[in-house]
Order: sequence, then structure tokens, then C-alpha cells
Amino acid sequence: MCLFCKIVNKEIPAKIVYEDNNILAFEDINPKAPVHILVIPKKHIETLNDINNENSKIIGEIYAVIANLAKEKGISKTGYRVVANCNRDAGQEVFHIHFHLMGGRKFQWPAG
Ligand code: IU
Repeated sequence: MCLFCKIVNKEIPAKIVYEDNNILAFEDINPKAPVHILVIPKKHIETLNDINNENSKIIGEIYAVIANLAKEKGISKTGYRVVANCNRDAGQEVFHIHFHLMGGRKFQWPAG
């Protein structure tokens, strides 16, 4: 079972900030910004390449959770970045799709 599936199953602890039937959000263990939360579908989907018409509804739900978390964390007005890394060149390390919600500082563009 993958690392994030284990977090979903509560076999590995995480600082959970949001949970519903389909989605889990928890603090990144190695934060790259003052706010750094990972938002994931509970269902195992490996990469963005695996999004299709059957499972894409969860992506909109994830973005609604992100918008709420950004408000809760007080970064919705100042701004924040959402990142989903796909495969090697983007530096994906965990092969269970996840959206990084990062805020609380200014970011460079283009991203490195
Ligand atoms: P990436 O997009 O796959 O590169 O991001 C994986 C993230 O998962 C990264 O920011 C790690 O710090 C984070 N993470 C975690 O929160 N808990 C863990 O046990 C492990 C990685 I391993």
C-alpha cells in the first residue's frame, strides 16, 4: 500500500486539517512555505495522467476544499499557490495524486 493510502487508513500519523468521505488534507511533513498542506483523494490515483471522465469529479471537490482551507488559513486574499507534480521531470515523489496548497510567503514565477 502506498504511503498516502496508509495515511488515509490512519496506519501512519499525519496532522489532518480536513477530512470527508472522499478527501483528506494534512500538513506536509517538510513544509516549503508557512502554510503547506497536501490535499488528496482517498481513492488511490497515481498521477495526473490517470485522471479521466470517470474519476475527474474529485478534482473539482479537491479545489473546493483548497479554497476553504485557504480562507481558514488566512491566505485567500494575500494569495497562494497550488501545485500538482506529475512524474519525474516535475519531481513527483509520492505516486498518489496530491495537490500542494502553499501560502504565507511570496513565490517566484516561473516556478523552478
Ligand atoms: P511530490 O509532489 O510528490 O514531490 O510531493 C511529495 C510531498 O510529500 C513532499 O512535499 C513531502 O514533504 C511530502 N511528504 C509528507 O508529507 N509525508 C511523508 O511521509 C513523505 C512525504 I515520504
